[in-house]
Amino acid sequence: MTLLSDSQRLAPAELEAYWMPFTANRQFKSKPRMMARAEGMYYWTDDGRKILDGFAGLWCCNAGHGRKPIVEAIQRQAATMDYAPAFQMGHPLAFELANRIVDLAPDNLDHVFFCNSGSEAVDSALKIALAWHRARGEGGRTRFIGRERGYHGVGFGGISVGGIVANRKVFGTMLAGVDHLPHTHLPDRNAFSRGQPEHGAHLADELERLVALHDASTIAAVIVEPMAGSTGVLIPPKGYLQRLREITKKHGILLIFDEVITAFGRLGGAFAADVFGVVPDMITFAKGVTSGSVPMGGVLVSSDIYGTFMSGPPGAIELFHGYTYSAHPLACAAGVATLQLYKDENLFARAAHMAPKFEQALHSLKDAKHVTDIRNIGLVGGIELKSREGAAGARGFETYLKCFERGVLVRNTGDIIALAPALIVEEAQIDQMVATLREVLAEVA
Ligand code: PXG
Ligand code: PLP
Repeated sequence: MTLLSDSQRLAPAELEAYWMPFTANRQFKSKPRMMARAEGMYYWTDDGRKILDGFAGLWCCNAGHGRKPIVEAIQRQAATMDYAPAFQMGHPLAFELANRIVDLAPDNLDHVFFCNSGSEAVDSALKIALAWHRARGEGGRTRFIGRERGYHGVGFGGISVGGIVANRKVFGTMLAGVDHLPHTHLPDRNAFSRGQPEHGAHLADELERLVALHDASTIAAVIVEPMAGSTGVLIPPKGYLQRLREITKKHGILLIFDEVITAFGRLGGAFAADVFGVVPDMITFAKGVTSGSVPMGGVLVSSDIYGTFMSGPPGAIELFHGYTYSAHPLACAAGVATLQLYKDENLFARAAHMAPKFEQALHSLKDAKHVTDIRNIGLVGGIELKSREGAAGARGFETYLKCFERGVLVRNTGDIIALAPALIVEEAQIDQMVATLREVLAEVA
């Protein structure tokens, strides 16, 4: 079999068939950026350039790229059993992985529903919330509360509770009955905070206002990212998540943490729930569970929620929901090997240990050109740039491009540069990321 990619570079016509996601297709295809290989902290492009990965792929390759135990587990599983039916049938690795995730998770979260992405995890969690209330005789609880600037993937559920205008505005009315909390980004008061910012816990009290408006009896769940990643690294103000927990509990509303980015070490603990000391009723996860090697996502639920579903006739299917590829054998093999690797190399503690060095390095950019704010927690950093007059996002994108040209992969969301290196990152590599950013920021108009 010959492949298009056997030739050195793809011809322009060969780039047409693939409609790329969240990408400026025509711009990309006029000047492609093509990755060919990855190992550890690095990518290599198709023209042989070595790129330091400052973003763990897309917030997902937390153990670094091409890690041998994960690769071998996937290879072994592919040769042993490619697929097993997900409905009314099981395979041992699915149970193994669920047990390992539960062992890592906060105490009362002890059941896992598997799917294949963060978007599916969010849809699953929202559906579980509705079905749970209904099973308890509170079927009137159908509303969801999300948050401005939240990202919960791209399913209709996720964009409905999400708060990114561009991801919503052309897609009609979405789910009915969704409302939003205000976002917590207060640059005037919190700029250049290290770790959790001081100001903004009061924004959680807006939930009381929404409860007063809609009445608690109509609200199923509140969903938030404990740390909002996609919209530019918005770190929860001190006390904010605690307030959300108190208010949701008081009103019988489920609290869902969307930990697609924050789970599996990103903040220096297994889950953000541990790092912030706030335990929700459900956690959605994806990305880091397989270190990005095979698609997988899931929802962790409390025993209270699971137990409610398990109370009907024993022969009845308890939840009419699932995916062909729920707990796919390759993903489970990758997941088990990934969690073992995190443990063997103590990578969550390593992230926590590196966090102060990462913080110090990032904040050294305070006096760099265009920089209006720097924020960080664990191994996540956000550098906010002043937008160019009449061209919001252009400066961020040019910074991203120039960093890539100089061999460092970062991510821009509008004019915010995000960094999220794999948990194996070395100090010298952090220094290289920051030095490259400093050079590039000096050059970008
Ligand atoms: N929830 C959260 C909190 C996420 O960050 C999703 C759900 C959706 O996951 P899937 O697997 O369906 O993509 C995400 C994904 C970025 C970026 O650059 C962020 C995500 C994905 C791609 C890019 O910030 N987050
Ligand atoms: N569409 C059709 C026609 C299907 O048959 C199926 C699954 O059997 C799906 C969508 C859902 O696919 P998945 O289970 O991979 O989400």
